[in-house]
Order: sequence, then C-alpha cells, then structure tokens
Amino acid sequence: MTDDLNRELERAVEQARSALSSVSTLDELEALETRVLGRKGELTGMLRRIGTLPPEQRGPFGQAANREKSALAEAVEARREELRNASLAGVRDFDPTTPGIRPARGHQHPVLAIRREIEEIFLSMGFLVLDGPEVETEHYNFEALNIPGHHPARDMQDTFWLETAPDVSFVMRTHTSPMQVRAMERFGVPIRAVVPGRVYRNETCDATHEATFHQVEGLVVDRGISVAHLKGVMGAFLGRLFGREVTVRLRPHYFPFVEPGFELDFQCVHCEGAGCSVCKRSGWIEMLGCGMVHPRVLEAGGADPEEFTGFAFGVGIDRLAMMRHVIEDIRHFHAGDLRFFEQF
Ligand code: FA5
Repeated sequence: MTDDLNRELERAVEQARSALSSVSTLDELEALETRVLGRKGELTGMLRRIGTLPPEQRGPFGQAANREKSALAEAVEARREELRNASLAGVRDFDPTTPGIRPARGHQHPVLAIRREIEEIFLSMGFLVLDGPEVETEHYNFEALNIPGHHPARDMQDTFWLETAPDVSFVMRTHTSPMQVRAMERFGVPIRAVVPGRVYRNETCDATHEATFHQVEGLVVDRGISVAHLKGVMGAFLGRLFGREVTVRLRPHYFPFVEPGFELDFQCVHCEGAGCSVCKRSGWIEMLGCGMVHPRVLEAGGADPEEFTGFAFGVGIDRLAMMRHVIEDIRHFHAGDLRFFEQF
C-alpha cells in the first residue's frame, strides 16, 4: 500500500517537474500550480489518502510528501520569477525612438485641389467666386443663353432631363454657363466672376469624356471689353496655373451664347504634340470654350449691349487635372480606387 502511494507520489512529482520546465507563460504556470499543489490538486489528494496507510507508515510518507510539496512550491516560485523577468525583458528592449506607424491621412481630390487653385488665381484678379444650382431650369441652361427649343445647338450637349413641372422644365445643368445670366441678374454689371461646379452630360464615356465632370465659368462684363482682354486674362490664368509657358491655340468655334466664339486647345503633355491615345492622335487637347458674350445674353442678364460688352469662358477642370498630373484616363477620377488617389 505504501509502495503504491510512494510510486504515485514519485510519478506525480516527476511529471510536475517536467511540466514546470516546459510552461512558457504565467497563465500556464498558474494552471499547473493549481493542478498539482492546489486544494484539490494531485499532491494534496495524496496527503488526504494518508489515513488509508498502516499507522507506522503514515509519519514517513507524510514527511516525504510534504517535503516534495514544498520543494515543488519553491520550484514553481522560481519559475514564476523567471517568466516575469522574461516578459519584462521585452519591455526593457522597447525602443521609444523607433518611428511609429502613421495613421493614413486623407487629402483633397486632385480635381478639387486644382479647382481651389483656380479660385485663388481669379480671386487675386478681383473676380467674385460664385456657386450655382446643379439642377437648373431649361430657361437658364438654354433659352437665356440664346438656345431656343428648336435650336440644333441643344444637341451639342446631351442633356439629362428631369421630371417636368407644368410650367417649367428642369435639367441637370450641362455646363456652368447658366450662371452668366444668373450672376448678371443678381449682381448687375460691370461684373467679374468665376463659377466652379459640377456639370452633367448624357454622353458616352471615354478617356477624355465623363458624364459628370467639372467646369469653371468665367464672366467679365464692362464698358469696352474686347477679345484682347479675353486673350490676356486666359494667358495670365494658364501661366499662373501651370507656372510655365504652355503651348495653346485658339480656334474659331460656334457657341450660341458668344460671338465671336473660340475653343482653346493645349498641346498634349503626354506626347508633346506627337499624337497619342489621350489626344486622339491630334497632339492637342480641347481645354476650354470662350468668346465675347452674345448681345442677347447680355440682355437676358439685364445689361444694355449698346453700353456693355464682355467675354466668357468655360474650362474643363478634370482636363486641367489630367494635364497637370499626366493622367491618361479621366475615368480614374470617379473610379474611387484609393491606389490612384494615394499618388497625389
Ligand atoms: C461649354 O460647355 C461652354 N459652356 C463653354 C463656354 C463658356 C463657351 C463660355 C463660351 C463661353 P464645351 O461643351 O466645349 O463648352 O465644354 C467646355 C469644356 O468642358 C471643354 O473644353 C472640356 O474641357 C470640358 N468638357 C466638355 N465635355 C466634357 C466631358 N464629357 N468630360 C470632361 N470634360 C469635358
């Protein structure tokens, strides 16, 4: 009987010691301690069974078991100390000067950034910066701009038409030009204003055309304004924006709300004018429409065309951002791919 209990004691102590050397965390150590030395632990259990031994063997077994128990308790304590020191060693090795992980920061969309720059440039030239409605009436988007209902020029800009109220038709504005008349109505003439904003066209998208894009309208009306002012202001604006000589050309172009009208093209920066997919092999990218404000538009805005003349322009901001950053496809701007935006 004693032999059985003694062997059991030896085995339990042996197992406990080997388990002790392999525990690697304080939690594991605690579990082991409870399993072996705890109130319901193996050794405690054996000591409880001491009463089953013949009286003369109880003393020696009890002493042996208690000796093992306190030796194990000491070993557990020593191991606890070791493990504590090991976890502190990690803390001591911590280097507070290593650079941390920076949280990602957002920034302006490249189109918005260039829009802000344009606003700054025109503000510094004494222009107002105005905002206009994206849902526009047929009157301001077309009629007040000398584009009556039957006019073929309505087809120049494919229009998103909205539900029609009994006496007024609404559209998603196809350009920022409706703000020419709204601005004259609101502020009178003389006036110098730019109007940045989003515009919408029901058209097929490709590398240079989006259905939703951005324009900045410009309007200057005063006494004695001529094409020379238009060219001067466009040159100053583009030079400031690009900070260098840019090769541009003016082509005569028809817009119903200007006379004469022009289109201003940029030499393609991707191919330096040689011709590539971005410029459709022409070497040039159309950047803005402009011209002298049509007398009918001045009248619609309440200005007397006998006394006042003016120029207006409409720039595609997305196209400017493409030029600035050498982006080959306008559709990247709306695709929402962060890998694209993180480059700016
Ligand atoms: C207009 O929208 C006229 N309102 C501009 C204007 C204003 C002319 C004042 C005269 C006086 P146009 O449709 O050409 O014109 O567009 C003007 C500019 O917007 C273009 O030169 C181009 O840079 C940009 N643009 C036009 N369509 C798109 C499109 N689908 N995607 C991206 N940019 C476009």
